Amino acid sequence: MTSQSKPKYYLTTPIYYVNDKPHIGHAYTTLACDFLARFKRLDGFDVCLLTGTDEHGQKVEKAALDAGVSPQDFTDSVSQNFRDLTGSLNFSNDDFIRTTESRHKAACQALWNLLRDRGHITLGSYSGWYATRDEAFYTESELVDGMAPTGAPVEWVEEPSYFFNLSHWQDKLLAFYEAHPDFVGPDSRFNEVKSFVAGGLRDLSVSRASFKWGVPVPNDDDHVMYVWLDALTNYITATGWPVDGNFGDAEKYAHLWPADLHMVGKDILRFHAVYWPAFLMAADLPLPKRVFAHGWWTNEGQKISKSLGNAIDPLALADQYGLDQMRYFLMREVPFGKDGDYSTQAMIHRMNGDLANDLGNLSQRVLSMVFKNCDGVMPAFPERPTAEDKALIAAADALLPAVREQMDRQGFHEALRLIWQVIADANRYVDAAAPWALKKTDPARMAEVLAVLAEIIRQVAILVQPLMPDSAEKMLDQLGVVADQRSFAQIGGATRLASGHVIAKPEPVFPRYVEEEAV
Ligand code: ME8
Repeated sequence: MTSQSKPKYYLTTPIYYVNDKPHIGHAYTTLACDFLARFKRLDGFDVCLLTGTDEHGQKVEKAALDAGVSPQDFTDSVSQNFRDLTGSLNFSNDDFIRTTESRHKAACQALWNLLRDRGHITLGSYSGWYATRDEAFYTESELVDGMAPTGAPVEWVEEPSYFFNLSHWQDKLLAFYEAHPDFVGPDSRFNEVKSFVAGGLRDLSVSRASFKWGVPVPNDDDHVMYVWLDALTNYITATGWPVDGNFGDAEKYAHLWPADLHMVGKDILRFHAVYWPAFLMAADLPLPKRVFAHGWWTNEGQKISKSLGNAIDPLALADQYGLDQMRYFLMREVPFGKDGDYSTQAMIHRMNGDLANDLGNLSQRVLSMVFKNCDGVMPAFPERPTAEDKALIAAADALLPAVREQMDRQGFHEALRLIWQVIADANRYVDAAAPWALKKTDPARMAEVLAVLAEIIRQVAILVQPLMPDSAEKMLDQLGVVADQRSFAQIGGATRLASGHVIAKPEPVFPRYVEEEAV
């Protein structure tokens, strides 16, 4: 299939503030998108995965000041740390956007002009509370003990400001939610969004006049755009919008927009499920198809915070336990959409249980027996499979549609659970069939049992490629599955593992983590 004839799938991560170095929260959001993006590519989609950095606003300006460098130098260097994450955590993003790029400033200004020309942005003055840490405005009634509801300190701001007529969009947003029941996931979060909008919307201040580090408001040098209007626009900038501008790309825009999924953390859902659709409605642009809000990680039961200094460094975790092991843990340990806790014990438990014991041992045992007992030649699939063979194969063949359904609703943990159920079935099958004992009594049946198991391992390895690309590659190499036979079109009964080829001496793919356990 050419990329033209494939269905497209455009998904985005939030763009990260460059006031901080990348931590587990950033890695988590991008990993979830990477898992889904790789899954969709193997499932025949033309995928575009966008990530990047959010470089304007008071928070970043202040961080640069604290570091004693210009905002531009500061953002250049911190943005690079986020870009480097792509290589070090094996992310497959197709684009990386920085809000300080010319293509992005042009898109922000085009959107601004469109909103202003349609009468949705007007000049007024703002007086109220602002929390720089959240880059958000709060009313007096929202404050808790003089702080933002998020715990961020607030300051009183009084300045001229442009306003977006958000209140005008209340009913239209509610009607849109009604007509699009899958717009926000999980459902509980969608209900929160609906209640927030039903509770009444105030017009939104969309410019700041008291600092300069932002996209200039067209025709008014005193103002820069509110950082969230700037930031949200990144999703459409990257598609080549506006198509008639200097950076326009009509074909790309028509292909990619609207986005299929904006993945965000629960803290920034409101910006994506309320403000962003309202801006787009006001500009008469199509709305994204879905926004999914994931939960937050704590560290050994404690909230992760700068003051506690307990941020988890994803690179250190990958170094210690292995990259694929970390990727697996983050997607499997916590039901996606819920909050979760990181602990060393849980990490080691997953790594040694699910990976080393369940999947790693299965593959190593089966391939070692093929290597030793079959002269390293992959045996043929049984011509007359037994009831046990059929049941196991049927379970593996049925995986793809079930896993796909979960992936499409961001049930990543559930998708993995389904795969691991088949791995457990295979482990039970190998114990019951005992091919090591058949070696002397019935070598022909031993060969059949190993062929059935090798086929299960092939299907599982193909399915786990999106999450553990390096390990899956090793497994498929060891099985002798050629590179162009590793897509989802090759599983579910469409083909079987070829036989008759010679395999190399297998090496374990998922080592046990021993040292730390002993401690
Ligand atoms: O919010 N657990 O950027 P950001 C899970 N620039 N996720 C976490 C987390 C944790 N402990 N801590 C942070 C911004 N995150 C804006 C986005 S998009 C147009 C603009 C997640 O760098 C958080 O939920 O503060 C959010 O989705 C992401 O990290 C980016 O945070």
